[in-house]
Amino acid sequence: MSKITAAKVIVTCPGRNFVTLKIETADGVTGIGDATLNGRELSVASYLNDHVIPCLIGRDAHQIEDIWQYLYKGAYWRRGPVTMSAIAAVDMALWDIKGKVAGLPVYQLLGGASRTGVMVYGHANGETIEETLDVAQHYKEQGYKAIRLQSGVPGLKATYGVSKDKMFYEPADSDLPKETIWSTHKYMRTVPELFAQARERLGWDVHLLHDVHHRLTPIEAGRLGKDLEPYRPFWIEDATPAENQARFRLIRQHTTTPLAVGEVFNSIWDCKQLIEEQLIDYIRATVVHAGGITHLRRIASFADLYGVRTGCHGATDLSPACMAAALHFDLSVPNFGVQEYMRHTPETDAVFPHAYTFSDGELHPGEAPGLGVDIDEELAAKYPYKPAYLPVARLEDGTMHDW
Ligand code: GCO
Ligand code: MG
Repeated sequence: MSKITAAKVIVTCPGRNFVTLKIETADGVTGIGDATLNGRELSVASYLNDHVIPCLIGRDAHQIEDIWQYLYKGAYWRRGPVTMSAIAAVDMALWDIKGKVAGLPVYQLLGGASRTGVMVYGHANGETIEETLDVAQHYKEQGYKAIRLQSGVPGLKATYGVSKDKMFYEPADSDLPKETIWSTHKYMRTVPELFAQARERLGWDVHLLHDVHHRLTPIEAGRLGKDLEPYRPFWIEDATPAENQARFRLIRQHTTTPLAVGEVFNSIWDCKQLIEEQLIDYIRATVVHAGGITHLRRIASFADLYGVRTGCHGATDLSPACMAAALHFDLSVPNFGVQEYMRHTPETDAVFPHAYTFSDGELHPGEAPGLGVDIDEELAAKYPYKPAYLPVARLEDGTMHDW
């Protein structure tokens, strides 16, 4: 028995907002978990403070599965990003504690390493194709084996995935949602050209990825996938919104380009049909938004039955605590595909000292007991919360569209 005696929520903004849960046991062992939900940070903080922490005190920190079930089933109101991010934070913190008590890195508790390192993909973006490929070249020189390509669309003022700061892309850049304009027609011609030029310039030894960010209808996505086939993309991501999972049937009928989806999913139920019908190739659910390591393992085991591999979301709005948890999961899971890796700023890295390291296009979680990540609370206190929202998208005639 390792009794939970205290838990607190730390909100900090070292360049962007992060919500962290810190749990402490009677033996003085502490564990941390990420609870960041971009643009809705304080809702998760409140859910944790008001509804979860009071239920945790006195429980045995070692009963990770039972606590997960208690928080999930016990709320009566199941699922949803706020609830599942809060449960995820508890779950991560408890795995961290278990690892520290055992004196082992979490990946060892999950069955040990299934590979030597975790292949990651970096983000190359630019206003023009040339600029994007300059950045991609830079990633290649740094050893990246997989690179995501996003380029500006001629005729559109701003495009998803294209930022001023090339190494630290941050879409939540406004205290109220910024309005952007979208045109599928203009976009559809740009991406095949981007990939054609990318293969000429970068060659065939590097994996190339692209994020559609929920903008297309299924038949448009089928067309894009088909147009990209000659350039063998590793995947196209979030080709169409996925509330209706059957939408992916139509895309599948028209293209062999691999499909990835799921960064906004928060439970196994969001991807059940997509996986069962083998409508996707990669599931992008992530530790923080899909109920923690415990639930993500369940999703991955289910996906493995159908040949679907993992490709966890790893944008900057997932804190280093989530990145560490993802890496322990990635290193151990049999059906690993790839891990997204957007570097955090030096300010964020200083608030969250961590054991994970990058070399040769791969990340490794390190050998520190637990998750191998901490929060410097004194430093965190110097960066108070700042409201920040993701943009919204409208069509050229003003119609609201998916961002
Ligand atoms: C990705 C994502 C991000 C999201 C962001 C939202 O593939 O990395 O699409 O860029 O937009 O994480 O909070
Ligand atoms: Mg994405």
